Amino acid sequence: MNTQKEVGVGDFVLLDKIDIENVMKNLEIRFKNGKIYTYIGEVCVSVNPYRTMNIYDANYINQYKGRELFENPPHIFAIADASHKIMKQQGRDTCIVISGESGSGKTEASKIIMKYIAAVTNIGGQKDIERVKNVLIQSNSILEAFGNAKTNRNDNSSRFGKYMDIHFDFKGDPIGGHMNKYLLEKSRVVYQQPGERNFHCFYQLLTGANEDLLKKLYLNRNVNNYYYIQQGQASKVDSVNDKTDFREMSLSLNTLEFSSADVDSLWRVVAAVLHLGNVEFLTDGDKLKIKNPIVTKNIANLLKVPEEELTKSLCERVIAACKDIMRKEHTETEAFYGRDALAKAIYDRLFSWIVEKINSAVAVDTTSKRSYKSSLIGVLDIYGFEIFDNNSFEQFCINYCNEKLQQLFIELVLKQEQEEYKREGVEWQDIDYFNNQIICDLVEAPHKGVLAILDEACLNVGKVTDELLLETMDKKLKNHKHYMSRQLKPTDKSLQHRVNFRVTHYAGDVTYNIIGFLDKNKDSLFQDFKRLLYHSTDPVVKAMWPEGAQHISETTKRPLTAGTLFKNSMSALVQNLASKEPHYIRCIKPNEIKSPTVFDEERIRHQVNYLGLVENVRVRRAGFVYRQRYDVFLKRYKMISQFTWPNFRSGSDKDGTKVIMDEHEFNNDVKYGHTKIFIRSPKTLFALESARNELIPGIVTLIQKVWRGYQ
Ligand code: AOV
Ligand code: MG
Repeated sequence: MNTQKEVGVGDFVLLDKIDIENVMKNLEIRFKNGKIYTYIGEVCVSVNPYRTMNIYDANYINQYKGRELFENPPHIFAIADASHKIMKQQGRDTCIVISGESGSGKTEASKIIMKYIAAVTNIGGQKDIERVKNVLIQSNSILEAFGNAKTNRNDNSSRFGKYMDIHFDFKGDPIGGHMNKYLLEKSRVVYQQPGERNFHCFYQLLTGANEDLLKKLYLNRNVNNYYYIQQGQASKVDSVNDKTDFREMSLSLNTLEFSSADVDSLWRVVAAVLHLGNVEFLTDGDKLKIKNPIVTKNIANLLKVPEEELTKSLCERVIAACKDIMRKEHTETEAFYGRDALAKAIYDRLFSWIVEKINSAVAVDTTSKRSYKSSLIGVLDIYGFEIFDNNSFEQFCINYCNEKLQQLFIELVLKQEQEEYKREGVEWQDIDYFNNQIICDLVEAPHKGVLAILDEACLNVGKVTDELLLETMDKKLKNHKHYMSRQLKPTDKSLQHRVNFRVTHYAGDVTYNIIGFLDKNKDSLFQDFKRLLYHSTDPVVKAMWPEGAQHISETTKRPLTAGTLFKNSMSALVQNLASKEPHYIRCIKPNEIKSPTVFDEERIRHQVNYLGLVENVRVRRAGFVYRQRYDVFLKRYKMISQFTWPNFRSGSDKDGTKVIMDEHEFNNDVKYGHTKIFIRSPKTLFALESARNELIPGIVTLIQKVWRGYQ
């Protein structure tokens, strides 16, 4: 049997001493031994292995299926199983919240969970359930093609947030699902930082499509011919095979019942975006013109709109003022701006359309008997905390989203755990942790948070610039502990500095560039484009632009800003998660170079700190490694006392539990809460298990399993 020194402990609560040094040492030993999962009670810490692990095959699935957490070595399967079990046995909705910074392994974890759930359900092989499982799994390749991209943090970085509900019938088989997506980083459609790519689908199309399709789309295979996808100069990614991904995604589109007309429209829209990036303008005399009208002709064909109308809407806009309708020609700058805004909007609508198609393919049939008494598991996989060389509105939203999830973790794991002890009447010494509510407030507080200040600035159309906005923010927030105004450093006169502000996030300092905040928050598009696309003869394109039906003279209510919409969606998400029985996967990125062997001590220590893992272990342990409801406890251990076997009849479950612990002289190690027993040391748990085990000869020795479970 391996010793603790060699393989570490499978649950951090079993460490002799709980401090950052020991937590780090344990993580390192385990990482180097290829053990990427470690528990903190029921929280699973996962370190990205950056290599293919042989721990997800059918043998492993069988090993974990229907088992208790402590019976097997730590594994994400065990968490998925626990979530499924609670949902099935107690009919309660559960959720699995996966968090961690960009590249730490969240998306992979969510896929492993989905696969596990698919593998352990529908034993009877019923057709309709099989279909739901296929749709759930295959939707990933489509979503990743259109919603993921190579960033400087991760070759397959999620550029949207995803929350997937999987509905189960009372037998625990999946009967459908629903997905919510959060803010797609659409600015990537028109711009990428050096070393980054646009969304995968563009490269997949150019590499994977056959000649026929390319010809129909007026495309060739050379990425460098398309301005929108070559700015990062990183079109080839070692870890990504665009060609096979294209094939897989195309098959998935079939499974998901995208009709051939749908697929046809889809690629025409994608191609139109590529061509839009090549549209250029010139001023001829004082008239603005398209420099390369052949490109706009192709785009018009692809989007099925009249070419003249497309050209017009790219070069001028219609203004309605006091019932007069006028046309105003764009300046060159405005025209390029409009072109990019159009490309972003088209792509964003396309992505929403894809998500809706997926949702309708997996929608629960509420008329079916199966949906009676159904419950669900929600799986959350969002974009992780990220810091780039240049951070904009999108990073601000992404990092705010991570703050909200950290807040939820604090609320549910650190706070409620402590409250449980109090509720149970168990003596308790409070454990300190950093509460990031203060940073959430900095972003979201009404009137004085960044988003509120931003919205206010957006109301003053035309008058406020990004720089003026920053001045207001500096004035209003300069005393906030987590906000750093550029004015705090008057010596630094560099231009860059004048457009920056810094937020001290729970996971690190991020310097944001204010340029573009107003525009991205307003998120408006010239009306002309909306009307143009609404009048497309392609039903898919038309359906994406319902508001284009409006006549120019109709005034519309000001739509909510992107920031406010995002804030509202985050608050709904958190509320939703909090209403379910949560399970947590905390992902850690071992190094910045995607190496399977490098344990970057400093980077990991930083993550362990901000994730609050040591505090989590302390709260979890604070003496108690194990807690259980009296009835469950008694059921498991009643055979080890003559007074409780076969049944305890002389008192409550709590009395019965006490009888057992008395007889085995464990009382010093135990606290009795109102409804649960709390056991301090793992030794007691082992002893209980081994006593039980002695009475069950002939079966695989449980003590060995328990021991293995803690490795
Ligand atoms: P993320 O979802 O947390 O980042 P991913 O799940 O995309 O991170 O993981 C990044 C990369 O790490 C993957 O593409 C794999 O190469 C590798 N990886 C992660 N987990 C595993 C695993 N269990 N086994 C093998 N390789 C793994 V972001 O989406 O950027 O926040 O926005
Ligand atoms: Mg991801």
